[in-house]
Amino acid sequence: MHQKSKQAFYITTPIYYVNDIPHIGHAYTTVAADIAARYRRLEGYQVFFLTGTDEHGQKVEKAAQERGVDPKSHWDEMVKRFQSLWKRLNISNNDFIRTTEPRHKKVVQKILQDLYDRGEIYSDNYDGWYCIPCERFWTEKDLTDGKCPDCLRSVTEISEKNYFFRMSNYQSWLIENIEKNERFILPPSRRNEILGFLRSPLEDLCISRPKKRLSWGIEIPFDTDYVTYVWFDALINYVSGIEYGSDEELFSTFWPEAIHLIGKDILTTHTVYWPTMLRASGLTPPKMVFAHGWWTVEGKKMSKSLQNVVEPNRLIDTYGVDAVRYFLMREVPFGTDGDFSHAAMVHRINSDLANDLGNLFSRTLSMVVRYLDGLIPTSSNLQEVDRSLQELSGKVLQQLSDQMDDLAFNKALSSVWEMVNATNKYVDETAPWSLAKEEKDRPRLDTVLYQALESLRIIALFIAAFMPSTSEKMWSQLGIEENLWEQNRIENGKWGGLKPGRTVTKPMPLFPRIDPSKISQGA
Ligand code: ME8
Repeated sequence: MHQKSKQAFYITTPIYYVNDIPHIGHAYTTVAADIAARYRRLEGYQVFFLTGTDEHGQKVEKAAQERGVDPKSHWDEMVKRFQSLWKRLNISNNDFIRTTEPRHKKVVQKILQDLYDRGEIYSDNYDGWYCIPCERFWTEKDLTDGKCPDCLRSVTEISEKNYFFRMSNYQSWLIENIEKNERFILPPSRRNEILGFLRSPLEDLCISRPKKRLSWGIEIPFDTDYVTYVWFDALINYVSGIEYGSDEELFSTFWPEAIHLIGKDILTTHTVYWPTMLRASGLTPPKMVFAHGWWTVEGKKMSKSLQNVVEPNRLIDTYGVDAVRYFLMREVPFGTDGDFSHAAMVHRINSDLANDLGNLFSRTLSMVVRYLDGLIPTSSNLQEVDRSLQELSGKVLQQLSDQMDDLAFNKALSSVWEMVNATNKYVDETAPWSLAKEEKDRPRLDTVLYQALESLRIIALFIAAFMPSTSEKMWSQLGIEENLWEQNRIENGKWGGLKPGRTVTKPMPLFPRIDPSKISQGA
C-alpha cells in the first residue's frame, strides 16, 4: 500500500568559518537548530538538519598563511573540533557539509555556469574600495571617515575586472516577496531592517575574486583566472547539502521547507543575496530566515583580544551538556541579544534544574519506591486538584505547538516549567507522605503518585528536544520501555500514557546543585 509521505522539515545553521575554534555563538545557533529538528522528529516529521563549515575565502586563507600551513590539511583538523563539539553537545545533524567537498564545488560551478549562460552574470571593471576582513566592496560614498562602514577598519583601493551577478534586477521581486510573506524574515524587527535597506537601490553583486589576490576558492568555470566570492560559494551549501542537481527526490522533498537559522550579523547575505541568487536560478526562496541575537560575556563583547571567548567544551565540563543547552535557550528570547555570565548560569541550574525539576523527580520517585515498592499505581476517583493538573498538561501541549512554530524556545521552556511548578505544588498540597500513614488512604496515595509520575513522563517528553540525555534518564528511571525517540509528542503527550504495573527505579540526581563559590570566572 502506498503510504502517505510524512511532512518534511529542513533546518540549517550557518556554515562556520574554520579559521576560528568554536565558541558559544556557534554552539548557540547549532543547539537551537538541533532542538527544532528533534522537536519535529518527535512530531513525526521527516527531518533534515544540516550544518557544516565554510572553508574558502580570504579570512580562511590568511589564517592558514599566518600559521604557515597548507589550508586544506590544516582545516581538516579545525573541522574535527567542530564535529567533536557537536557530538558532545548531542547535535543530531543529518549531514555535515564542507565547502571544500567535491559535491559542493560541483553545485557552485553548475549554478555559476548556468547564470552566466543566461546572462545573469556579466564582467565589468570594478573601481572602488575593498575591505579584506569583511570581504566586501564599497563605493567612495559608502565609507565612514574613509573606513569600512561595517567594521570601521581600513579599506584598500582597487581597480580590476570582475564578474557581477545582476542582483539589482530582483529588487522589486524581493520587496514583494518579503511584504507578502510575513514569516519569511523573523523576528519582525529584522524584516523591517531589510525592508528599510531595500528602500535604496540594490546594486549588482560582485561574485568573483582574481586569483592573483586570492587563490583559495572555487574556480569560476568560465574564467579560470578567478575564484568565487566566498559568500556566493557558502550560501549554496544549503542546496548542495541536500544534493541539488543530483538527488532530485531528496532535494524536492526538503528544499521548499528550508528554515535558515542565522545570527543577526549575516542577515543581508541571507535575505538579499541568497533569495535573489535562488530566484535567478529558477529556485524558490527559503521558507524562513530567523536571525537570532548576539551573546555578550559578563557584559562585554566577546573577543579574542579581551580573552573572554566562552569555550563550549569548558562549559560542558563544568556544568554538563544539558544544563548548557537549557541555559542558552531559556535565558533570552531567540532573536534578542543576551549576556552570558557564570552567575546567571549557576542560578538557572540551581533554581530551575536542580531545585524545581530535579527535586520533583527525585522526591516523587523516592516515594513510589518507599511506599509502593516502586510499582507504578493506578489512579481512581479524580478530584479537582488532580483534574487541574491534567488540564494544565493539555494546555501546555497546545501552547508548545505555537511557541515552537515561532522558535520561541524560552517561552516553550517556561510553559513546561509551569507544569513543573504546578506538579511540585500538587505534591505539596496532596502530601503523599501523610496518605502513606493510613491503609485506608492507599487508593488516594496511588492516585496522587500516579498523577505526579504521569506529569513527569509528559515533562520528560516535552523537554526531550531541549535536554535529550536528561529526558532519557527520566524515561528509563520512570520504567518506560518504549523508545523515547519513537514517541509522538502530540499522541504520547496526552494524559494517561503511563502504564501501571511497571517499576520505577531508585532516582539518581538529574542535576547536582552547584556551589557558586566554586565556580571561577574563567570556568
Ligand atoms: O559568518 N553570539 O561564519 P562564522 C551569538 N561562514 N552568535 C554568534 C556570536 C555571538 N557572539 N558570534 C558568532 C560566518 N555567532 C559564515 C556563514 S553561512 C552560508 C556562512 C554565530 O564562523 C552566529 O550564528 O563567522 C553567526 O551568524 C555565526 O556564528 C557566524 O559564524
